[in-house]
Amino acid sequence: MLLALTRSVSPAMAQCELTHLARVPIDPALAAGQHRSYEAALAHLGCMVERITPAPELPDSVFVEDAAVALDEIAVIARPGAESRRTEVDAVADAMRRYRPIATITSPGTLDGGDVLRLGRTLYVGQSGRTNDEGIAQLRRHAGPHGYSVRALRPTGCLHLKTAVTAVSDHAVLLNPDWIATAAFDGLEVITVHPEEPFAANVVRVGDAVLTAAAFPRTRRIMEAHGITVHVVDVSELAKAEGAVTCCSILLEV
Ligand code: CIR
Repeated sequence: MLLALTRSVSPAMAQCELTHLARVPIDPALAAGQHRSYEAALAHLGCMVERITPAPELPDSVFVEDAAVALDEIAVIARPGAESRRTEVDAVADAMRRYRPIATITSPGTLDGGDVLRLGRTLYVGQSGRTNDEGIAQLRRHAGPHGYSVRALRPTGCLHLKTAVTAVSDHAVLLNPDWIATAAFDGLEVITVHPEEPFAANVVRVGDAVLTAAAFPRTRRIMEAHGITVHVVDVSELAKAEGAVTCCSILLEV
């Protein structure tokens, strides 16, 4: 059974961290409605959705992906690069502990889960503004003994590695070549986002299907032309907080 851990939208979401986007008004109620549709889409795709204890005082807490990396054998609790997000991990660790032994990224390491892309036994990790080399070294020490190889990559012009690239199958990635070098994925099929949809590379893979944001119809058609089954959810209000579809869940087999 695939479990999707989620966390509700904070009423303080408008005070979120922003790096590459200009601040615009955010309606937390609208964001919360979109988030419920996102959870419903995951449930429709076969996930069991479990909500982590809410943190209304933490503006970015809905973006639960950044707080932990779920592997088959362990969960690695992150240490978010943004100071305002550090305490998000406590409740996530409590939830994870029920399903996996816990390992932890500690100071001076920083690591956001949004920088970790898993493909088989390879963990591609973004050297981003949020994840530093010490955080990557700690992840390697935790995951290496379980048979994972860790490959550091440098995305440019976007927040996290998974803003630039995600997996659409065991053998294929969807990426924006302006933000991550295609050569890093040698041996895999590389599908490129539509040039007018730079943020479209972030999709959630659930089994043989992917979940994408409604804002990217052209990239959706590109994926469908590659035989991928695509489900769509409107996350436009969450996107104003620089969040995308992967950010709002942690998926793990239980
Ligand atoms: C932040 O800047 O941390 C949040 N406003 C957005 C985090 C999005 N998370 C993700 O892409 N994994």
